Amino acid sequence: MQELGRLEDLPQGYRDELKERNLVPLWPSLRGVLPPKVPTRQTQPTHWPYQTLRPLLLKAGELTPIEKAERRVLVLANPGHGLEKMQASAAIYLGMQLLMPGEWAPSHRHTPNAVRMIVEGEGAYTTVDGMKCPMSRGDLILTPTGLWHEHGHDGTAPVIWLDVLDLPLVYYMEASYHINGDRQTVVPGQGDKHYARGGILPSPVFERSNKAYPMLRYAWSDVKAALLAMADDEASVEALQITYVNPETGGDVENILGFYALMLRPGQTLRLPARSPAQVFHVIEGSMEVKVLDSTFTLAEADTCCAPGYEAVTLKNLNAGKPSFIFMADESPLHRKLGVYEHRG
Ligand code: GTQ
Repeated sequence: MQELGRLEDLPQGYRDELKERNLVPLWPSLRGVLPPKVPTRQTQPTHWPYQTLRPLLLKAGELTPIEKAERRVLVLANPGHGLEKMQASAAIYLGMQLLMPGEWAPSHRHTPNAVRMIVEGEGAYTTVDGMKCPMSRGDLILTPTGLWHEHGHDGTAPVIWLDVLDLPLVYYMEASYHINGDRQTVVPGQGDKHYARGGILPSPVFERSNKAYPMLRYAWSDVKAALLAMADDEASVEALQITYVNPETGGDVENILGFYALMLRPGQTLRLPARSPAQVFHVIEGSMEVKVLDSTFTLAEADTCCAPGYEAVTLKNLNAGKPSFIFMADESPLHRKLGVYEHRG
């Protein structure tokens, strides 16, 4: 490839004059911003074991009262981006949030979209847009852009969940902000049960919902049952995977990030082809090995890892006797909408 001119090749006086006028020559940086064939990725394969994260999060519960935190979260930060950037990938933010019994994380709404994957504990709930969503292990709860949300806890033991937000992208767009609000009034009659069966939709007075986000809670018991039924029915299917979709449109549940659940049969190895979006894996039940680039991670239950885009990822269920269940998040909706989505074999 043709060597391009360097900044140092230019006379100092010329460089100084450019700088003074807020001008920059492109050619010394052209290969940096448009590298050949594969993008430069800051996202490094990174593994966050729950076993080491959990005691540190519980310690945060002792050190910082909820009033001083609003959201008591340890961010799963990718060292490739720099920890201070608080991002797992270019568009994905991950946080592990702790709520202690009786605590209250007050109502707010913000421009980034969020989801929560419940990791541990019973008795907590999130109220989203007036709908009270109980939190149980493996449940997925949406808090899409602009919707009011607050977290409460009527149980007796700590509750921990994984937050997945598109905050890095929305922040980069200079579009990230929040508004605080009053405690919401719970509006009954809009529970997740209305949409809990595939293929049928509620149509009160013959009109279907025109809400942008009709379903806000996806119970793990329903998702697991769907995966087990697929496994039972389709012995030949390699990837037992579901996508969390908006039941009214069939499209992704949120605009920027996509969410999926995967079942690995006992001992199964599954190769995911290289695709442009970065991905996140979180073990709901079981354990698995994740191979990407030069990294091999052994994920135990409740562990989380991320993989950069444009790389194949190989998943292996480490248990030969039991299935493993995995929650995944990726940047596919964003890449597809922007027209940059691709897969490579
Ligand atoms: O629970 O509303 O991890 O606003 C980061 C920002 C959680 C939340 C996060 C948030 C929240």
